[in-house]
Amino acid sequence: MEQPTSVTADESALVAAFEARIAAGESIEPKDWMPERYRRQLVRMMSQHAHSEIVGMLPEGNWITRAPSLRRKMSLIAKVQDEAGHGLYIYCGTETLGVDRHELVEQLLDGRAKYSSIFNYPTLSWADMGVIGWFVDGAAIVNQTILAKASYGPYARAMVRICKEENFHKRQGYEICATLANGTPAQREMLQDAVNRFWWPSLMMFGPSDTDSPNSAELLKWRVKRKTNDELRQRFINLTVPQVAAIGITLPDPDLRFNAETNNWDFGEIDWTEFFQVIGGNGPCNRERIAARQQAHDEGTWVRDAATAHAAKQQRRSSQAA
Ligand code: FAQ
Repeated sequence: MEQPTSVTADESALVAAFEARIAAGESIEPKDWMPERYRRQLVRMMSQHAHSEIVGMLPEGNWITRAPSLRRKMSLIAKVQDEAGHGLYIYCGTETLGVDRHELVEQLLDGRAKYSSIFNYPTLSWADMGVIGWFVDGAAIVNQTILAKASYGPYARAMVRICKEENFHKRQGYEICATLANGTPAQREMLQDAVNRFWWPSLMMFGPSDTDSPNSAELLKWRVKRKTNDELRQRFINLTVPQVAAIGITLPDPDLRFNAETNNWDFGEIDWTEFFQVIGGNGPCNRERIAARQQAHDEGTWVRDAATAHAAKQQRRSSQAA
């Protein structure tokens, strides 16, 4: 029987080799040895990301039937469909870590897994479609462009592809906003209202501040994350402020001002109490979102059953033929 001490020594040699690979910028692939903690952190983060893409279809799906023109409807349908694709793609990536998708979906439905806080806010007007594309996909791009360099190969590669589509989403969102900004006073007002409602929740997408982010240190050490929550949030603000000015609207932050010393836009205090309420399940739409996913899951039971029966039949036939 192996001695516990030699197991520990073996394990630490494996960890050292793993960390050396990461330090050398190598990509970790599914069959490579990895510390259990690295695997679990990835399953947590990637599955929550996949859930966000799927739940994220709901606020925009709400406006497909009310898009103001055929062209707008087509691009909104395409965007929502893309989000479904991203979710499925990231679930596949998560499965390379040895978990089952059904287990992940169960975790979402019974509240054990999180999804992005932003999707717990309601979409009250057509302008929200523009602002979601611009701010929410814009924030996702800032976060995911860096994740495209994550140490886990399947996740990094998924991000490369997803970011390309998010760029289209962001452009369609900004175009809606620019059109409304050049429209009637009522359209400008609708846009300003959407910006006012979505600005702060969009900043919360980057997660708690660095001093309050329990997972960051480990994820940064293993190069899953390459920038901190606050660094990415600041980058998003710096990129977005000039875009806001370009279409002549304002952001709901009286403390926003350019800091020539740091080259950053300083901003006001984020309402972290609201953030923790939302991620704790008490945001404006948390219950509605999970109820919608539960209903979709229940209504999809027959599809999953049919696919399982079909796969079993195929397997039976091929083993009979063999
Ligand atoms: N919402 O220690 P940290 C999209 C949780 S995709 C909810 O800082 P970490 C595309 C966090 O999970 C948007 N929960 O955590 C689209 C942790 O809880 P746990 C999704 C949040 O992992 C557009 C706890 O707080 N993107 O929008 C949030 O180091 C339009 C402590 O936090 C991703 O998922 C939050 N905002 O950093 C789709 C990107 N922030 O698990 C449709 C990948 C934090 O310990 C329409 N993920 N929490 O119970 C990440 O980059 C990271 O996981 C962070 C959080 C930055 C989200």
